[in-house]
Amino acid sequence: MKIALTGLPKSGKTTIFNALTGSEHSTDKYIPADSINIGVVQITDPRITQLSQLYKPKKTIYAHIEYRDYPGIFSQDIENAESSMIQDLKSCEGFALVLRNFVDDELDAIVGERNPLKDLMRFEEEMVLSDLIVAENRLERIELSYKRGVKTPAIQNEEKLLKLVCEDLREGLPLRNMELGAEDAKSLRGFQFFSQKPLLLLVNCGEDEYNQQEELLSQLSGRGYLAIAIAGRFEEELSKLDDEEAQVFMEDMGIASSIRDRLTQLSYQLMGYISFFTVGDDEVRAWTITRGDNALTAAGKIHSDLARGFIRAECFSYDDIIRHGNEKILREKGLFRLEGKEYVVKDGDVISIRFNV
Ligand SMILES: Nc1nc2c(ncn2[C@@H]2O[C@H](COP(=O)(O)OP(=O)(O)OP(=O)(O)O)[C@@H](O)[C@H]2O)c(=O)[nH]1
Ligand SMILES: [Mg+2]
Repeated sequence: MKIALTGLPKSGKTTIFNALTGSEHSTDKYIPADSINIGVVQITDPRITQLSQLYKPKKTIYAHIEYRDYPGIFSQDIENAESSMIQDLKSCEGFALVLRNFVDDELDAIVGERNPLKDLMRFEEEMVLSDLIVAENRLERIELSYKRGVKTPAIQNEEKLLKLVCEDLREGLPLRNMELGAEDAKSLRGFQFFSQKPLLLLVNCGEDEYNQQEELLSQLSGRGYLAIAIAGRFEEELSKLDDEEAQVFMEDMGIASSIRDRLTQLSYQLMGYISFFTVGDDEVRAWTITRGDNALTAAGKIHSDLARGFIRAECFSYDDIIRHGNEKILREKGLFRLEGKEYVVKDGDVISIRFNV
């Protein structure tokens, strides 16, 4: 999973990135960032740790999230929609938008006073506008191909869909809120529209104001956003301490879990992802799929051969194997299931695919 840390210049993206990844990239007040920082965070799902203790495999493979920290957007230098930075940003599956809500007199002079709601609106407007340009360009090209006599049902469907898209965008509505059937959603995916990306808001606040963000957060969730407060600079400092030391400061602040764990959980929620597991002597491993995906899709995640030659999925739940300790007991108790292609995989399923190619 690739999540972009994006936002206006100096909102604290790199500070949060450093906290998340334990890196030390420059967070200079005066020098605008001009390159992307990339960090991979392993998701130490305790369920994988437990399964690994049970199966004692040669390899234990956790899932991971790749965070990409971008330079501030809407600064003139990267406004060009064709820029490689923008293309790179579009390749991310979800956006974590950092909204500055900390006080800093020097930054006020450079980027203006903090105003998270205004920054959010600005972001949404720019994303919607950029999408509208893409959609209108495509419609113009469709018009041209009609003139050249190319008018297939597929293009006509695309035209119909893009016209609906443009209607929403002209009203300033982000596409992520548009109700789309599975087919339509799929045909729009190729455009990588900005405003269709799942959006998570990270309100970056000062340490002293960390516990005063409820009103803003409830305003944001009232508007349908998934939003949390992060004391960015404080978290960056925490990431330099060992776990025990960090724990003391976290308790002081009323922070329940590490920034990594919080963002991992939110990223899964944002993307609608769940985990299933494969186990054995060789390898215990976590896999990520979308909630609602079936056993065939899960098989394809592991290897395309498994999907092609799918016979059935042998399946039991993480909770059951931990409770009973071995697969033999699960079989005896009828907790070891055989499922077909259409079985909807649940979070925490342990799956083995029977296949034949
Ligand atoms: N007080 C306070 N300062 C912060 C916080 N987060 C970031 N800063 C400061 O804000 C400045 C900019 O932080 P960065 O993390 O570099 O911001 P950025 O969004 O990555 O900046 P660009 O990539 O250049 O757009 C630095 O001086 C940080 O120390 C915070 O939570 N509280
Ligand atoms: Mg930065």
